[in-house]
Order: sequence, then structure tokens, then C-alpha cells
Amino acid sequence: MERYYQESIECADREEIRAIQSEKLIAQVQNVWNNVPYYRKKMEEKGITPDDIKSVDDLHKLPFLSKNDLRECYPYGLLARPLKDCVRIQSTSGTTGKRVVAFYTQHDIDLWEDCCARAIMAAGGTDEDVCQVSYGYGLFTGGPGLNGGSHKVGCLTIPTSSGNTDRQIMFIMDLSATILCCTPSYAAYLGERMQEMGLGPDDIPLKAGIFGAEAWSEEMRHDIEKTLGIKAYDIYGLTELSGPGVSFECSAQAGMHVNEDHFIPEIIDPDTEEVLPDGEYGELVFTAVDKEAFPMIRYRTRDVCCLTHEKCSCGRTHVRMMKPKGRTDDMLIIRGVNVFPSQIETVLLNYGYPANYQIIVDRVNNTDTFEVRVEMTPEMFTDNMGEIAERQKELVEGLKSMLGIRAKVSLVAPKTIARSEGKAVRVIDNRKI
Ligand code: DLL
Repeated sequence: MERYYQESIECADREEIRAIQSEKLIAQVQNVWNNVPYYRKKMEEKGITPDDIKSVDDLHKLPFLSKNDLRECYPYGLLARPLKDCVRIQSTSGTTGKRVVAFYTQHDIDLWEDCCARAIMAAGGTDEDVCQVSYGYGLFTGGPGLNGGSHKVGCLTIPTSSGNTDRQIMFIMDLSATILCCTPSYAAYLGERMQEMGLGPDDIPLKAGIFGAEAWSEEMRHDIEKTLGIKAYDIYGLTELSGPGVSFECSAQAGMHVNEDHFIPEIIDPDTEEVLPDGEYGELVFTAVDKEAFPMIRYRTRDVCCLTHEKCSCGRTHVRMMKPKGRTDDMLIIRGVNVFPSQIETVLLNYGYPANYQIIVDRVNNTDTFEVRVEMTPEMFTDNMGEIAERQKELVEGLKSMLGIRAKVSLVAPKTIARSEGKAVRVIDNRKI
């Protein structure tokens, strides 16, 4: 049986959703016009005023916001409420330039936690469940967001945060955790560690996982589901829009329902900025219609994705976004060809390798070099060089047919590529240095 946290809105008919969006959008545009001089200037430069926005159909008239705008406005330039009304900040883990610092009123936190509660219930969560939150707590939004959602559902919440893997497993066993929240790469690592400890899927009480914060493939989902004996649900979000819970998967596991009463998605061509129809891949753009402290209007996420309004078997009516392929800024252009790490991951998992790999790109004599380092499983590991060479050749062919270009493949011993407790670092692009 499908469970909903806020059924009347999650399953509302499309006309009702549109009406809610239009009403909130009109109010939000007026709000930023009155309270965010930076955005007002952008609107003036485009020659529009709040009077031009009469419904969601007018969304495309509004100017975009980008990460550059956020940097320029750091830290307070996009605030729409006085600081005294704000109760929290969260921040991204960005490694270059200024971090994004997002502000929340108590109302913003409340709506954010509702979104996470919707995700937990869509994964089958109830007040009978024990929910272990192994996303990082602190500035990162993963821990605080899912923690709040778990409370709202009424789960017994175990706020382990990330790291200390053996203790994570001990809590799962001793406190009978039924739902696990963490990054997919950390879930895979937990599975690996459990196997080392001689624990199989039947030895642990987990039934569902809510995994996100990074791109992961269907193949990786199947692997995690098998190793942990759970159903693995995707969850998406970003700090600028509050955090996890912008969208989430339901029992159909066929795309993530966007919480459309709070976030209006669009897909645009990143070069022409033209809005694209359902089914076409492009850059995902969001408008947060009811965030108070840090409103984002037509925020360019850089995530590459597509949308579908097709009816979903779960009964929810909110639009679904497909698994993001990656980010426009993660996309590697190698010898002129666009390569996403997720495509490489798909090939590796199809050939039976674990999702422990690294992509190393460099430029030698004006030509891009492209190496994929992949761990062998303990069963594959051998000192028979002929066998390894054969395996490498097979992977080179597999990657070539997926990507259209040739990579050097280096198979390495099990457990030699560093594990991550949060988002995995897959790409080393030495060309930028
Ligand atoms: O990663 C929020 C989050 C926490 C989402 C926990 C899900 C679970 P940021 O650190 O600001 O926020 O990073 C946001 O991560 O623009 C995407 O590129 C990527 N991302 C997040 N979720 C997914 C997902 C959090 N399910 C950036 N699939 C986003 C693919 C994702 N990429």
C-alpha cells in the first residue's frame, strides 16, 4: 500500500497544482521585487515588473539566477527577510570559490522537513520504523534534512552522521534500523564492510534506503539492493533550494516526484536558455515559490536531466524528474566527446565490477589522455597478467561502445581506491591545473 505524508497535495489534480503554483509565484515575484534589490535590478534589466507575472505560464519571462549570482551576492545579497527572522544557515561542500550559504526561517525549515517526510513515507516509512541517518550533519543539508523528516514521520531516529562504519553497522544490528539514509557510495561501502564481517542481507533488519546527494546509476541501485537486501530509493535536492527532498522516488522507482507545490522545475537548453519539452535532456532549473529567507527564482542547477508528466502508478500527480545524468560542470569533454561519469559507471557495473573507480584525465602534447582505474572484486583478483590484460581489453571495448572514445583501463587490486563517507570523488582532471 502506497503511503503519503500529505496525500491531498501529493495527489492533487493538475489544475489545482497549477493554481497553487500561480498564486505562490505571483506572491514570490512581488516579494523579491520588494525585498531583494539584486533580483529587482535583474528584472528591470529584462524590462519586466511583477505585473507581467500573472500565472506559471509567465515563468519563462523571468531572469535566471546562477551560481555566479550567488557568489556575487555572498553572503547576504539575496536575503529576502531581515536576519533576525532567520534561524539557520546550511552550506555546500563546494571546493572552489565561495561556498553557497543558504538561510532559513523557521517556516522554511518546516516546509523542508515536510518534503523529507514525504520522501520517507514514499519509501514505506511509518512511525514504527527506525531510521538511521548516516548523511553528514552540520553545514551539509543531508543529515539535518532527513533528521527533520524522520521526526515528522515519527520514526525512531538514529542520528549517526557519516563515518565510523563499524559503529554504523553495530547500530543497524543492535537498534534494528529499518531505513538507512546516506549517499549511495557510502551505502555501497557499508555493504562491502558487512560482507567482510560475514553479514548477508538476511542478517540485517534494513528494508529501505534513501540515497542521494550524488549521481548514481540503475546498476549501482541493483547492487546495493542485493547486498543490503533492501529497496533503494533516490532522493534529490540542493542547498540553494533547502537541501534533500526537492524530489524523491516512490514505489514505482521510475523518476523522482518534484514537490511541485514548493518547487517549479523547467528544463532548458544550457546554451540558448530556451525551455525544452518533456522527455528532452537539458539543464534543470528550479523556482522556489514559497521559501521566505532565500528565494530562488529560475535557479540554474547545472544538473542534466529531463522531466515527465506521465501518470505514475503510485497515485502522485507531481511531475517526475529522471535520474540526473550528471552536472554540466561534471561533464568531461574528452577529445571533444561529452563523457559523464555515470556512463562509465554503467559499463563497469554491467561487466561485474564494483562502483569503485576513478577517472583520470590529462593533456599530453595537446591531446587528452583518458584513464579509468577500476578495482577488481576479490574473486577476480589474480596475479595472472594474461587474464588481467584480457579483462582490461574487454572493458576498453565496452567503454568504447558506450562513449565512442577509447580509454586506457587499469585494473587495480581490491580496496585500493579510497572510499568516501559522503559524496564520492570520481574524477581527477589534471587539465585544469
Ligand atoms: O547534496 C542535498 C542532498 C542531501 C540531496 C542528501 C540528497 C540527499 P548539495 O551538497 O548542495 O546538496 O549538492 C547538490 O548534488 O545539484 C546534484 O548535482 C547533486 N545531487 C543531489 N542529489 C542527487 C541525486 C545535496 N539524487 C547537488 N542524483 C545537486 C544525482 C544529485 N545528483
